[in-house]
Amino acid sequence: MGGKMVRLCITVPEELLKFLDEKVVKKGYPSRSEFIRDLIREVAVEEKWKNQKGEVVGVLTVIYDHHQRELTQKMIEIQHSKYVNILCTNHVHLDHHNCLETIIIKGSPAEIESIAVKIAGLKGVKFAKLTRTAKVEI
Ligand code: NI
Repeated sequence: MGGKMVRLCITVPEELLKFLDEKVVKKGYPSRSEFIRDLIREVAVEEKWKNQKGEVVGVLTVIYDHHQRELTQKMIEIQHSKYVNILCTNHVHLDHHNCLETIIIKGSPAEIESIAVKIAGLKGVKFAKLTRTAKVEI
């Protein structure tokens, strides 16, 4: 990031360019270049997770039943046993029954996936989604 910028000239079919421009507008990008740069970084993040190399970050979003017996205790125990990986937890009381939590987890892809699977599989967890991200140096 912040390296020397070089100009790239690519050839694509007209339909592909039309599709690209629609995406650029829809996603609110200021230019094709900015959109394509982000797409390339997205591939780099995916690769970091796939190669199981280096440190990555996951954001686990869960919605669970607040009244499920011992569920919050189990969730806390999992997080405490992996405290080096847990960066931050946000808790929102959605209504009388439902809680939403986002848990930001740092570590190797395998460590993060293992924590996410443990939490997602608990009885009373109604929704769980892991967003896989990473810092990329490009
Ligand atoms: Ni709550």
